[in-house]
Amino acid sequence: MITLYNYTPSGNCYKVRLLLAHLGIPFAPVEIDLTRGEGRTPEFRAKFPLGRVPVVVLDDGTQLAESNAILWYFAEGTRYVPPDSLGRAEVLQWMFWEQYSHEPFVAVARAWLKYFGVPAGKEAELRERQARGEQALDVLERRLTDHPFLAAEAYTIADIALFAYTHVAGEGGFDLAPRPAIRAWISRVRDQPGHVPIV
Ligand SMILES: N[C@@H](CCC(=O)N[C@@H](CS)C(=O)NCC(=O)O)C(=O)O
Repeated sequence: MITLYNYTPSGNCYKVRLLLAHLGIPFAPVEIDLTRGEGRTPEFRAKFPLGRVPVVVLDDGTQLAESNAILWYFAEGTRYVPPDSLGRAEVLQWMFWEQYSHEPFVAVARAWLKYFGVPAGKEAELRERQARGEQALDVLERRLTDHPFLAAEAYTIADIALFAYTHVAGEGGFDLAPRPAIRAWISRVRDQPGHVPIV
């Protein structure tokens, strides 16, 4: 059975748990409590050179890190990745965008406000990240106004990647109330067979 090194409140780890639930793939979770620094110990860093969770360890011992790479690995050949090259490229577009233009702002604001505290002297940085997060949510709202899902008009791992932190954006100080298209999409994602909540 595969092992998932996991921190349960992490949206990046939740992406993997959600896809594995859709696919009915069992896994053995190993909880790494990041609030206790368990992801920064020399042992953890020696074992996992990329230094972050999620990490999946396959049956043959191979490690795979980076949430969206893990999604791609398990989803290829399933209904969660489109069969055509344009659809696949659209999925990748939204997954790359998530990592560069959404997660660093929405997820970090949430992590600081809800789990770790705002680091000393970083109050202005928090406001800047929240402003950039608002811009990202506006992009999502526009896209979802006339598309049911982010890519290829179907529920894919692009939706899983973006759902993970968007549906808990309120914990980072973001307001989804004036964003009806995002709220309707959140409901559609929750209606997918095999959906599991973040905790
Ligand atoms: N790009 C990575 C980001 C992973 C990441 O930032 N993981 C966080 C938890 S959400 C982590 O392990 N942080 C540990 C630390 O910074 O010490 C991914 O998508 O998997």
